[in-house]
Amino acid sequence: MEITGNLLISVKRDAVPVQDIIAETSERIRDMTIRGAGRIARAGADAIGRFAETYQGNDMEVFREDLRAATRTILDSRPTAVSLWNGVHSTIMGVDDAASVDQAREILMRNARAFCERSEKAVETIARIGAKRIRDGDSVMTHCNSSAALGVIKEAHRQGKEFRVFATESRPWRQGILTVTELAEAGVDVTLIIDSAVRYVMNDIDEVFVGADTITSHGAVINKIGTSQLALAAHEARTNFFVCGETYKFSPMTMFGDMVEIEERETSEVVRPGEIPESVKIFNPVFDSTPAQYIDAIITEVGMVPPTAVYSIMVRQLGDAVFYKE
Ligand code: RUB
Repeated sequence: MEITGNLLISVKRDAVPVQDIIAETSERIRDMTIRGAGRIARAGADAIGRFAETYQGNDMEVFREDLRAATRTILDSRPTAVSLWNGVHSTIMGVDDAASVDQAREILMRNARAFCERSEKAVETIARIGAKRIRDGDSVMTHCNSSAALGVIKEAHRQGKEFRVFATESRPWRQGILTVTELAEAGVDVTLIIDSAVRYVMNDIDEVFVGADTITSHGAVINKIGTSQLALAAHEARTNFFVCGETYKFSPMTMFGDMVEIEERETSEVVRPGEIPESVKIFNPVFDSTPAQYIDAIITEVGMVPPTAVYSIMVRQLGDAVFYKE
C-alpha cells in the first residue's frame, strides 16, 4: 500500500472498495463538500469504521499497514481541525491489541459508532447550555457556519425566545450563505452582513457565538479566519463572546508545545483568474487564533467553562495518556 498525493493506491493486490471509501472521504473533506470541524471528525471516524467493515483479507500485518495508510490519508485531508485527529484516534484506540482482523474490525466499527454518537450528543448538549444565554430582545452575532453555534441559536428559537441574528458572509468561501439559509429555514430572524461590517454592527450585539476547529491547552481558539476580529470588536464593545466547542476540539498536542497548523488554501478562492496583475501575491489563511483573554466562556458538553479551564479538562479526559512521549 502506498499513498500517492491524496489517493490511496493498493500495490499489493486487486483494488477493493476500502480504498474508495478512504479516498472519497478524504477528497470530500479536502474539497469542502464535508466541512465544519464536527462533521469532518464524524466523517473521518465513519470512513475508518466503513474501511474496517468492508475490509477483505485476514493477514493482521497487512491489515495494520493498510489501516495506517488509511488513517494517514484521512488525517492529511485538512490540517487545522484537531477534531479530525481526535475522531480518527478515538476510532483506532485499542486496535493494536486485536489478535485478528475480525477482532480489529469489531473494535473499529464499535469505536467509530461511539465517537459519532458522542459527537452528536455533545452538539445537542451545547445547544441546551448555550441557549440559556440568549434572552428575549437580544441581538446575536455568529461567524462562518458552525453546527455547534447554530445549534445554540436554533435551540433558543425553539424555546420561543424572540431575538435577531447577524451572520457574517465569511469570505472567501461565504459559509455565511449556508448559515443564513439554515437559520431562515428554521424561522430565525437573520440578517447577513459583510465581514468588514462586524465592528459597525457590534455596538448593537448582546452575545457572539462562534464555533471552534481547535482549542489549545492555554485556551486559545482556532476558528474560521476573522473570528479574532469579532472577538476584538466584542471585547471593545463589552459584548459577551462565547465559543461553542465539543471537548474533542481540545488539542492534546498543544499541551506539549506543538503549534496548530493554520491551513492556507488556493489563491483561486480569493480572486478570479485575470482579475489582478500577476505580480500581486495572494495570502489566503483560512483560520486564525483568538487568545483566551478575549473569550468570556467556552460552551462544551461538560459545561460552560472559562478558557483557563481547558488544560485541567484535558488532563482529566486523557488520564494516564497525559505523560509526554516523544
Ligand atoms: C468552519 C469553521 C467552523 C468550525 C466549527 O470552517 O470554522 O466554525 O469548524 O464548526 P470550514 P462545527 O468551513 O473551513 O470547515 O461547530 O460545525 O464543528
